[in-house]
Amino acid sequence: MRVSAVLIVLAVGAGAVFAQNPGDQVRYDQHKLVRVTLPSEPDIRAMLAVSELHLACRLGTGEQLFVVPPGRIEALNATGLAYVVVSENVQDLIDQERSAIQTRGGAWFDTFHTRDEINAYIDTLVALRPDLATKGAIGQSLEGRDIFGIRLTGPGGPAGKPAVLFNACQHAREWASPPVPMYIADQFIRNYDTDPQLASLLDGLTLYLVPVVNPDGYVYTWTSNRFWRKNRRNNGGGLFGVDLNRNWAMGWGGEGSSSNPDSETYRGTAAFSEPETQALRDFILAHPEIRAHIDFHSYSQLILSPWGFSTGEPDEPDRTIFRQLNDAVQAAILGVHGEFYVAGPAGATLYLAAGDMPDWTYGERGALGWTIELRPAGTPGFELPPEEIRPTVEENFAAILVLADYVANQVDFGFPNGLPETLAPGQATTIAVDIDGPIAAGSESLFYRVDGGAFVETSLTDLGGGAYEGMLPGQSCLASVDYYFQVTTQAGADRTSPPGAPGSAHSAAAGDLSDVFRDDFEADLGWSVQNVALTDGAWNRGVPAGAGDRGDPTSDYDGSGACYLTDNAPGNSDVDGGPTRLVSPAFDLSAPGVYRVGYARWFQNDDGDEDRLAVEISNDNGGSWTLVESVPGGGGWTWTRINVADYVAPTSQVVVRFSATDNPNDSVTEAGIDAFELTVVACDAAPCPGDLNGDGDRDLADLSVLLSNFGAPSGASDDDGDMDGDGDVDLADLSQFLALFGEACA
Ligand code: 0X9
Ligand code: ZN
Repeated sequence: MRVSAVLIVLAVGAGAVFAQNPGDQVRYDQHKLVRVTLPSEPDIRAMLAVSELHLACRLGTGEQLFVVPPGRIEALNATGLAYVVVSENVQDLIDQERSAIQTRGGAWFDTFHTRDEINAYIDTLVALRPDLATKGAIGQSLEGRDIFGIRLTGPGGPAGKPAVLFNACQHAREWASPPVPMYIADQFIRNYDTDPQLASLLDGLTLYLVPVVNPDGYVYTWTSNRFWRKNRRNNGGGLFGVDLNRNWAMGWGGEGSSSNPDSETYRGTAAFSEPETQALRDFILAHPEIRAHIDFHSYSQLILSPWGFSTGEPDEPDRTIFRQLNDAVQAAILGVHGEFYVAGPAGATLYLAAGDMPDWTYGERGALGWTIELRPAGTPGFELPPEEIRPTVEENFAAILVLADYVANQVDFGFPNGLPETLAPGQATTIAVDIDGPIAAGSESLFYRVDGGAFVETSLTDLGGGAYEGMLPGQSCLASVDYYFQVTTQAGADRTSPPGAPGSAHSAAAGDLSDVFRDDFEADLGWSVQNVALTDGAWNRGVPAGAGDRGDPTSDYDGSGACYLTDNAPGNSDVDGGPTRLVSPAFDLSAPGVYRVGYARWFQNDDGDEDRLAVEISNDNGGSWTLVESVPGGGGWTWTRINVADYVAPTSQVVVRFSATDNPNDSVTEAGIDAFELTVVACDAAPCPGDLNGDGDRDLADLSVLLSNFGAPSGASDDDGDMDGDGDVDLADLSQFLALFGEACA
């Protein structure tokens, strides 16, 4: 789901209301809070001419909250835009919020708190359990305030315990966010002794919590301007503030950030120009054990994974991990109070914002990073009613438990000799696996299935020190085998390689692998382009000419230089109408074999799910087509490989085509194809069992090969004497061999 199609960077500028000197009291008397419906991009501009105070960073089409100054309501009426007045007087809202805070007694999580109160509560919590909790400053803000953090961990756990980081309030006015890390500390500290789940998590993990990353801005929202977002950097010229969530180095300076010091998304003069982001960066760099984090913001109820600076997603296997965790976090939140948070990659789901925190923690450090936008979903925006603080922190406590649990149970699979894609027919294949993580002894398994049948479980052999060996039994020639590895953690969670198993699995076929066709698109190997109702943007072959400015690739996939691209020209060029079709030559796949087609594809489309890149395959030279995949926009090169027989029966006339469309022509659509390959796994003449040296008969020389391997586990080679393919060379193999001894091969 794409929440907003268009981002217009908000430039909050002049006007009495925006006085920005420390100590100035910014009031909103007689300002109206309106919810305006903006059907299209020109409407956004029309609305900005009425008021620039938009209550959110993102400004797209749809319903949006604006503060309209006195005297501007006529201008709003003149636009003809539909709107609802949510409040006649924004200052009343602010005053009511303040008096609700002052009069509402009771528990800590039933009201908002000043920075001093937050710090005092950190002290209270730490004093309750000094054995579990420590308070520290990760650094100082521009104005010299400490940026306080809490470290929580229980006794024991593995050496170099993994850690998670939960921080909030990079954006000053997002008052819903500091209570979340505070509640996390509160719950672990108060319930450690009575809740075994929390105790075991805290023993196995370290939690770092930073409730107020931007203390200067936060204090300023209490003393001067409730809607202040940035830090309090004096940019000169009477302009203040850097958007800390545009100041991180990953993609710094790109789309969705502003070079204008007046802007709400001003990125600063350089990446990490601000002491607040420097402090958090240095803290993260000093703690390489941090494996995951959430940066809490408000509002909109969103769970946003990388990337934020582009509309793409991380490469596999992390893409699957992020998708699974997005879903799991969403379900956990929903399960507490029934609130739905939209989940997805940040750039594609919300808007591009170069220089945000999770892109850096993931891109630079490999830690899994998220932005969570808290309640409300919309109105009243940053001023969450205090009675909603508690349900907000409760549902987000469930969210962080999902991540903490994932990290505490994280298992890494390594394959020192790689993963086999072809198997020697009739021979067992041994796969070396390194497994690192808190796994339950004896749970290590290899699952495999043959020709799409049911998965069969086999145990891995434990070689000690985290090294294991799995064995795929010998298969007849051309059998196709799917397989995956699975362990159970000590806490009872299953972990697999690949992460999406059994829905996705590693795959191999029995036989010898060879190329049918391979094309890096450096030369013309017989592709044709067929256009249907296309006005512009046909496929052409060449070195990418665009600057990536329109969502097109800046380079090819395989590094050879050229690839196929739609309308390969810089600037204003993309697919209009269509489809434009890139059609392969016809391939003769009539000989027995397992045929696979692989390709790298790029598809960028800023129209949500409307336009697709279609990949199709035909086995009658284009007479009829079967869909292989329908790719939504997202950009980024993605490598894909499919088994031809899963779509069409291989014949002498197999053709593949790639069709890119922008029809109706209403969006930016860019596609690319590179590194096309068509491979076959096939078998030579029937093997001669027992002819271990391949000389055409079964004689003493073969016997001596078998005896030299006798008693040893079978290797990957097909000629070591493991006649029955059970993974070792033993008496059963010797007796099979002797039965054939002396016979010439047929
Ligand atoms: O714009 C932001 O920094 C966040 N939204 S907020 O309204 N709290 O300011 C969202 C950042 C998510 N990242 C991307 N969309 N790239
Ligand atoms: Zn924010």
